[in-house]
Amino acid sequence: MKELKWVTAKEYQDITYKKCNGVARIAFNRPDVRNAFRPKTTSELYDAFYDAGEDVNIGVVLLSAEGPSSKDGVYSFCSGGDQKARGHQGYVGEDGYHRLNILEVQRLIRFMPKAVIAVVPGWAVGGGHSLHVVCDLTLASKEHAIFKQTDADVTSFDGGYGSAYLAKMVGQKRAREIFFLGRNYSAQEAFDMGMVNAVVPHEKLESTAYEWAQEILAKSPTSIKMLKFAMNLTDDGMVGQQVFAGEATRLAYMTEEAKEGRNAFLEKRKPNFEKKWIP
Ligand code: S0N
Repeated sequence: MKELKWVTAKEYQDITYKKCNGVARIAFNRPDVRNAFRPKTTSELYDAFYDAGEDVNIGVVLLSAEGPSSKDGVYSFCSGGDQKARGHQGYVGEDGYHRLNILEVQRLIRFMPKAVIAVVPGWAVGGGHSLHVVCDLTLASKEHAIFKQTDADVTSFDGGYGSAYLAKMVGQKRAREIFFLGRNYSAQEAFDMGMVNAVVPHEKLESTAYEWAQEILAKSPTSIKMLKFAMNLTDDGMVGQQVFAGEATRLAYMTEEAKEGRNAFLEKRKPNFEKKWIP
C-alpha cells in the first residue's frame, strides 16, 4: 500500500480539500454546527468536486468530514442545510440570493466518472443523509455514525435522490419509515438496510476509506466509469442514457471506423468503412 500523505489541494473556508496517491478527500469543516452546509459550503463543494472530476490523476473521491466539534466532542458527517442561513425562499448566500445549489453538488457526484465514497464519522442528517445516499459507496463509523432524516421536521425536503433513490436502495417501506418517522439509525442498522457498505471501527474509518480507494484504483478506469454509468442509467432516465451514451461515443472515437469517418470528411471523399458488420 502506498504511503498516505495528504497534500492540501486548495484552501477553503467551509471544507478541506486534499489529495494523495490518486485519491481526493473533500471534507466538511464546520464541526461546531454538525457540518451543516450553507450556500458558501455548497459552492466550495462544487468547486472541489469539479476539480477532482477533471483531474486525470484522481480516480476516487472521498467525501468525509473534519471533527469532532470543539464544543462537545460530537462527530458529524453533515447535518444538511444550515437552518440559520435559511430565509423564507430557501438558503441565502452571502450575496443575499437564495440558492438550491446542493442539488448541483449531488449531480456532480452522481455523474462524475469516478467512484465517490461517503466516509461517515458521525451524524448524517437531512441533506447530509441525502449526500451519503448519492455517493457510490458508504463507510460508517461503528461507534459514532448515526443516520437520520429530519427533512419532514423542518420542511426542507429532498424529493430526488435523497428519498426516491434511497427507496431503491433500502426498499419502499424502509425509505418511507426513514422519512416519515425521522428516527436515528446506527451504522449497523444502516448496513442491515443496505445503505452502508461497511461498519468500521472509528479509529480505522479514514484508513479503511483510503484502502478501499486504492483497491478501486487498481481496477480498469474505463470499467469503473462504464459500470457506474450503467448502474445509474435506469434510474436517471434520458439524462442517464445521455451520460452513458457519451462514454460509448468516446469509445467509438477510438476505432478505425471513426478515424476513417473523420479523415473522409477532411479529405472530401466518401468514407470506406470496409463493410464489416461485426455482430
Ligand atoms: C444533527 C442533529 C440530529 C444533532 O443533534 P445534537 O447532537 O443534539 O446537536 P445539536 O445541539 O442539535 O446541534 C449542535 C449545534 O449545531 C447546530 N446545528 C446542527 N444542525 C444544524 C443545521 N442543520 N443548521 C444549523 N445549525 C445546526 C445547532 O444549532 C447547535 O448549535 P448551537 O450549539 O449554537 O445551539 C441536530 O443538530 C439536528 O437535527 N440538526 C438539524 C438537521 C436538519 O433538520 N437539517 C436540515 C434538513 N434539510 C435539509 O438538509 C435540506 C437540504 C437541502 O438543502 C435541499 C435538499 C433538496 C432539495 C433542495 C434543497 C435545498 O437546497 O433547499
